[in-house]
Amino acid sequence: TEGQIITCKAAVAWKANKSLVIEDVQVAPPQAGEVRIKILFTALCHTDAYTWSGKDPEGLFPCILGHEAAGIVESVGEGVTEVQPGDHVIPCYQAECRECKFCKSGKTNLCGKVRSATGVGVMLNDRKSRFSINGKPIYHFMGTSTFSQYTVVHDVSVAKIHPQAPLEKVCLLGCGVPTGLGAVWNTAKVEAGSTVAIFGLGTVGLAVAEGAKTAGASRIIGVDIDSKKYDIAKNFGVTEFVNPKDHDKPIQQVLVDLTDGGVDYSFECIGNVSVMRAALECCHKGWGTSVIVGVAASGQEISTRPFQLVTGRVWKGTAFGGFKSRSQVPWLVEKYMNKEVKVDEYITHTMTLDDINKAFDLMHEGGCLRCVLSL
Ligand code: NAD
Ligand code: AHE
Ligand code: ZN
Repeated sequence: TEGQIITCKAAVAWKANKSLVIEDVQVAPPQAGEVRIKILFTALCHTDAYTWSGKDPEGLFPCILGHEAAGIVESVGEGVTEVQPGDHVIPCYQAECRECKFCKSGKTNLCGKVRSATGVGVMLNDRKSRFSINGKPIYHFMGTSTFSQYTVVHDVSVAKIHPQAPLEKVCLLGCGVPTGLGAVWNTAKVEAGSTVAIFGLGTVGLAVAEGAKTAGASRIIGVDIDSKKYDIAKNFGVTEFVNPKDHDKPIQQVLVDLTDGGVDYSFECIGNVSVMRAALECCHKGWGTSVIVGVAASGQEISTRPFQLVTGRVWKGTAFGGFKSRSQVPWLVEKYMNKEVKVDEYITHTMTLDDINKAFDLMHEGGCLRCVLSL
């Protein structure tokens, strides 16, 4: 297949909010600095649903969504040296070129090399898509487009992982689990003995709980409007549960009262700007730090009284948990293989690509953490 167009199945989002359609898609060969990957497993993340809904200012249609996956390199373009056909890989929406201003800063995991192309659904080389249906181009998404049996990504967006890692599990290390763990370990740098509040107990929030537990947090307070989440969350380290619906007081006040003045760290893992405010305001005066993880819709803005920051609270955000993707995803895979990081526990459902619309329905029903699709 090397050097040839591959026709394969992919779930195409033709329009915002309209059911995905399984189509025969043509996938062009990788150009210089590109890698074509046979995707074997992909999970669904809330961010796919967000872009599909039409609320993402960067959302373009028609496109192929998906960004939490694992597969095997099928072929590589000119000049690609770090991976070869047969390598087991995880596509990374946050690239790492190791050469740009961002990568060299030592201050961020964001990379500037391909972002201008991935934000508009094309490849950097010729600013065109490698996907088409009967000559009509279909946009890429987040530089990954994993809802396809084959995808083309930039070489700076490919993490080569241990060949024995179970791809049907470690696909989750492409987004949600590292985001939660890294929000705690890299962005907040939670210390032992800290009090932590987590707003939203989906996969990302539960991974925050897992990260906080391993960091030695003494109290891990889970906040969710779905009380069923508490039983699940206990297994990930949540020690107390608060349902905002059980209280008349604003949730920030409930937490401040519960923690003698506020928490040391809070994490917003929903994408709701009023919850982001509550998450900041439940932090302890003088030092409490709040990390925004959730992605909010186009047009939404955050607000609080500046006095909250003047009096020492800190507002931060995180993308992919601050992990440098190509360098650290392989390390996370090995931590999973050594049983130091959970992955299996987040997978509540498995299906095939044909059932992708059902998988999205499940995600909105709440009983689902991660659904892994086999392609
Ligand atoms: P999810 O839908 O599985 O989880 C969200 C949880 O929040 C659910 O348990 C829901 O019951 C709860 N919730 C909803 N409204 C609430 C409210 N008002 N108060 C309390 N709880 C509430 O989603 P997920 O896949 O875990 O993703 C969470 C968020 O993180 C999404 O916004 C996603 O786009 C974002 N995300 C960001 C990054 C990043 O790099 N920053 C990475 C992955 C995901
Ligand atoms: N296009 C959206 C932004 C979406 C966003 O913030 N994405 C996160 C990853 S979410 C993964 O589930 C991210 O990493 N952002 C940094 C980046 O470079 O995109 C919008 O609202 O414009
Ligand atoms: Zn995601």
